[in-house]
Amino acid sequence: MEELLSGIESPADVKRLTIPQLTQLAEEIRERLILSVAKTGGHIGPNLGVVELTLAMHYVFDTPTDSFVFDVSHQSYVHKMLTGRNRRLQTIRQPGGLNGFMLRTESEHDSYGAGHAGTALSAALGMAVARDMSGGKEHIVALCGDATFTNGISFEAMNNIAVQTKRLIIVLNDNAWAIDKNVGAIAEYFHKIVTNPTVAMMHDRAASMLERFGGKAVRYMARKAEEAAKGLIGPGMLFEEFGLSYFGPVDGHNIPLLIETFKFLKQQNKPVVLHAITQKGRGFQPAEEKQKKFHGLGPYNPETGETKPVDCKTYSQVFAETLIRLADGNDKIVAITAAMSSGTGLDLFRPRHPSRYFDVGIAEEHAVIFAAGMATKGYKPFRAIYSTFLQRAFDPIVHDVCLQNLPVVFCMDRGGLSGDDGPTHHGLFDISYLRCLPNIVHMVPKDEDELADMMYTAMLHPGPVAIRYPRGAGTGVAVKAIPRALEIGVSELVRDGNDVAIFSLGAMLPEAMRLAEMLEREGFSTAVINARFAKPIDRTSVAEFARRAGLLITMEDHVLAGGFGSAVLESLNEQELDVPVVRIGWPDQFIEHGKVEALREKYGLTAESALEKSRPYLAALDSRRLALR
Ligand SMILES: Cc1ncc(C[n+]2csc(CCOP(=O)(O)OP(=O)(O)O)c2C)c(N)n1
Repeated sequence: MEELLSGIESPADVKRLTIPQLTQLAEEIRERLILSVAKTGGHIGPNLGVVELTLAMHYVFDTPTDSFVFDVSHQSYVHKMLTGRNRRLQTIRQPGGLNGFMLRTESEHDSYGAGHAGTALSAALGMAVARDMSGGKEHIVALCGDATFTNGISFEAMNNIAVQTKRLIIVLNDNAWAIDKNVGAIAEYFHKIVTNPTVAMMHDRAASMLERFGGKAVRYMARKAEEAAKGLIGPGMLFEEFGLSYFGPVDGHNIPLLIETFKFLKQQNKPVVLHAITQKGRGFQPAEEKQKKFHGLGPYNPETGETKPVDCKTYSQVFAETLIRLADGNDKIVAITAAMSSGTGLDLFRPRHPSRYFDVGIAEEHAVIFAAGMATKGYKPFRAIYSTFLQRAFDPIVHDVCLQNLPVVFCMDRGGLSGDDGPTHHGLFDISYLRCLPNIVHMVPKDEDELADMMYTAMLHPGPVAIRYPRGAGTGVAVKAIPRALEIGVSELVRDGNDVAIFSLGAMLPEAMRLAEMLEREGFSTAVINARFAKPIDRTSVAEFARRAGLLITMEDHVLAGGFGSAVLESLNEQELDVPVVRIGWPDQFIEHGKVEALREKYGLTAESALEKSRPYLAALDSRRLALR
């Protein structure tokens, strides 16, 4: 059999294939995905689940004239392969290579970029309305996972779709999983539809009728399915109540059925939802068996699915183990996640304290307000979340938590550059957007042991607290048996010195120490301060070193705009102190994906670069010292 995939340069090449060839192509795509992602890491499970769906979409629709909007867009690898990027698949998430999500700047076929969940329906509706206003004829297709519907925004969009457009196609790619098992009433609702015996029976009949009667059968079955679904769920039929016509469920791996169904849906003069049942990880046994692990991961063995063990504990693990210990001794502690149980480490907490563990679905705003509600009743919610996803809950943090001064603890994993996931996932803004809020305390540990101390401190603190820590492995230090409370707003002097003072925040400390040694070698007595607090910052220490040293250097894994260095500048200004400050952090631009070390080098977050930036001030310091002699 002739190999097909290498001949696919654009969707036009897909349209030329016969059904048996499309089936063959699906298998070739799977094989290539499994082998390629084994080397790069990435979202293998979700992509293996949408191979046939994506093929059928490209067979029936015409991107870039038609627009595909993928929710999260972590499942867009197959789309990338079919739109001229197959040869570059092995560069995905690699420096200078393809992004792991859809990116408008990467291809004209990527009509909408994403990385955060729940945006597809609103964006697709925006496109549909704009198309209607300008008299366009193109199709807008939104591909959503079942977990898309745990997002509040998806329902905000649904509330508007039917009143604003007559032409929008929504594909519900239902595999019953978010990263972990999908949760809540919506997940149960989908499950009820899928497991209903009438629907299952129709499902089987659809396939066999399709073989006999072709496209007509689809129309017949679609109508029947619609009626059955209406009868089955009753007048409350979710999508219909929102004015969307529901079709399905259909087998999301049956290419001819999907093609015929899309051809039919394309002609509808009403917004439609196609419910497609898919299997996450399909065709790769380890991923079929362990959906959670193979949602997204680093490199793995393509034969066995095995991954390399991490050398030392991750910050997420230390967070979870500490929370378990704290909760063992404090029955008011509860843990809340928004669909990120394994990512944050809370899957370790869950079996130990099941009644105090809450996964609320991809519902960041709800999670924060829910935590605020619990805090009013004397509970101590620890809200585990990635820094980047907390952005979505900004108003609840302001209005519900900080304004009411409620003791909610935000434990922000992936605080700092996240690396190969890229700009949608870098956690580079939380200091800026939290530091401006009254009442909140913002801490950043230098290592895992200090993370435990900060969590203990947060437990005791009567107001809102945020703690950020980096992605991945910690420094390897032992976490002491009993954590200790830190004094709020007090830094730690790691090494003393008189000429230069480096204020280091969090995991920048090793780099700060390296810089100090470089400065010492050049004859500058250098102090290093582990700042610990981004808010309130240690004013006393800032003042002391402003008086003593001739140069302050701040180092943070965060944007410079409004970050820790800015807080130091503000403090100097408030205390009417005048000393040069060199600030090291990320510039005012979105940082691309890549390896953390390489990006730090490129953007000057290294000791070498800090030394270069300090040169003019060091020269002045030298002449000042000469003058004093
Ligand atoms: C706002 C936000 N919160 C959390 C995440 C992390 N996340 C990425 S994919 C995903 C689950 C998506 O599930 P689903 O939409 O059903 O797609 P599937 O992976 O099952 O195909 C989650 C929670 C995110 N991307 N955005």
